[in-house]
Amino acid sequence: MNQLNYISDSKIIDDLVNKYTNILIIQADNPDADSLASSLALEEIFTKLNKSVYQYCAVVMPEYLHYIDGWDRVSTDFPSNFELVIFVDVSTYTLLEKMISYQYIQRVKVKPTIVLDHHKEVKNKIDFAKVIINQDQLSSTGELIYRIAADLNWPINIQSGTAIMASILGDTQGLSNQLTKPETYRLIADLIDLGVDRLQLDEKRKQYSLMPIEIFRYKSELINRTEFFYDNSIALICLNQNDISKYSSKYNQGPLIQSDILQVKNVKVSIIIKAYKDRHLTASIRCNYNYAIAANLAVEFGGGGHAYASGINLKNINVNEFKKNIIEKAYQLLNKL
Ligand SMILES: [Mn+2]
Repeated sequence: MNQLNYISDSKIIDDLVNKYTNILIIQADNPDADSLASSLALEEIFTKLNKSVYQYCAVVMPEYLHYIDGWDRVSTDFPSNFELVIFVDVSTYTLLEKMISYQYIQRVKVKPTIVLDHHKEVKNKIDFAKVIINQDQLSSTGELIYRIAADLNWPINIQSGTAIMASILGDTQGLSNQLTKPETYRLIADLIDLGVDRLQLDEKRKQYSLMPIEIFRYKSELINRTEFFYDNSIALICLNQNDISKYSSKYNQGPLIQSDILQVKNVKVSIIIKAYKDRHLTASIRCNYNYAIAANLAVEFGGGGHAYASGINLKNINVNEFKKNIIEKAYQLLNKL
């Protein structure tokens, strides 16, 4: 792997972690396996370094993440005492709207802050941090933490190693997507050598992602509602407030349907729009191999992410207009490939 440019930053991180005892770790408003497990890996590492760690996320950890031990130590209450802040798996204000609306961001801004992330295309960057590491060549923030820990001789044990593996398996969908590099496999092998049990982790994850029958039936409804455009190259589902209220907390529609959509002949891009009743909307974009337009498409609408997986979060938007625009833009980007 190329010499990574975070090496110089890790010295600053070392100094900050040595200097302060009370560390606050923050995840974005859309926690996933990588953000949660990154937070927990740092908690374990720092606890062994005699630090006191507080983990915050503005939203409650969704149930499908409960297979990761320690999820219940992440709080939705913002702490009053902290000296150093670390953001994991996020480097944009766009995904921190809740804590911004609660004014907590003002209390973070006056503290030394570190950003650890791996998202390539980012708008609205968190700009006040002392250190911002955004390494898009790494599979996950968990992998970034492992590499920094190796640089700084932070202790990695089975607990933090398991969390790091959960991060990597989460973002690479079990080492199957394009974020997986040769170094990722080597790191997984190192973690297995350390004693981390991959099979057990996978089994636990499967148990927690079992779907109720109601969701299984709902999946067929979503299949029927999927629209196809431009010779079926672009597939789209638009979810309304009723879908969101009734089902989103029980099972996230993206993982429920998006990989199936990408299995349809000729589909290159799949888009799932969630349109809330207050004109707020989010869109999740996934692409098939060789059609890596996800990051560029998201950036067109103020979002960000990876080449094959990205997201958009917009306020005050007419969903029909947005739908038309994103289909057109996706078509243009596909034509440019
Ligand atoms: Mn990630």
